[in-house]
Amino acid sequence: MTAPQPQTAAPQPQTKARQLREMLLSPDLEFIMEAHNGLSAKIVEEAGFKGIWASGLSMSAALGVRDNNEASWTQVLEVLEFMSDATSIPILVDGDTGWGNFNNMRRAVTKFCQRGIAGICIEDKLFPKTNSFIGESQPLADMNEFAGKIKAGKDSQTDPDFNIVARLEAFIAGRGLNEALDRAHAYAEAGADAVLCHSKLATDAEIQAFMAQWDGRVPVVIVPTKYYSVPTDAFRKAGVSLAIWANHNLRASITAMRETTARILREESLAGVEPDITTVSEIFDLQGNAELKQAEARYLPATKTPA
Ligand code: SPV
Ligand code: MG
Repeated sequence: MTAPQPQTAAPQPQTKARQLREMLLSPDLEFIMEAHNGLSAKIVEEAGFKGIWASGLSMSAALGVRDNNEASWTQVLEVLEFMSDATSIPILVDGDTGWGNFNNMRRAVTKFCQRGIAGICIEDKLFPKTNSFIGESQPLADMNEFAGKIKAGKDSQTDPDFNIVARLEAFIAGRGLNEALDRAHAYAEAGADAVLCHSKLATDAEIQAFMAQWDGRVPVVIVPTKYYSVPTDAFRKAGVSLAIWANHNLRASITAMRETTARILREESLAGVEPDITTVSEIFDLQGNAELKQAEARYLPATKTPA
């Protein structure tokens, strides 16, 4: 009889949630890029990004509806499932206001964990939400109610590394630095893994003011859509953990689709656009057709058997 061998635990592959957590906690400034469906998610991964921002604005626009919770949370979940299946990098979901109260939030978190989503970002506004770049003085959620929503989310996650990012809309609502800091402290206390400090200024003045006062108890995420001309090094120097390039695949695709569609309409021919667009065989590559060919060789009989 051979003696029992000592059991050494095989190293576990990192979950996507763990990967996102490490990006948030890393001392370097990290970046995630917007995607809004399975294809754009694949393109983000193919380019070399370490993570994906599932943008509410982009997903809703791609579905042909407004960024006002017109798409239900389960319709968003369907999109996310395609994105998650198509990629191996973490996805941080734009969870708007959590689709209701603490109870809706905990159900969403449980489902997202089941589908391999790495984290959710929720913003302290009211359901149904309005995009932060529309209008002025948007009403904010009650701070304690929102903290309870974060706590409920953390208590219901089934992946221990799932990430809840609390998005501060104080600057967006015109409520200033002290309100942003008070809320950031309350949300970190409630268990948020990071705070997202949002601003719609064309400069990074609000972000820098926040970073100068923030005690660093959880990492800070930013979305530089409106202050795009600020050099990225300024965010690095300020100690920001994660920058989200939030809607640029959607915007690029709208430009490309409009140009191509108008040209085909105008020219009544495909000849002009052909050299400028992706080939059909590149689409097959993106769809992973090579793998299907290998699988066919493995699983289909070599000679066709009559039915
Ligand atoms: C989104 O991408 O949907 C966001 C970011 O919420 S922003 O549009 O900048 O508010
Ligand atoms: Mg959004």
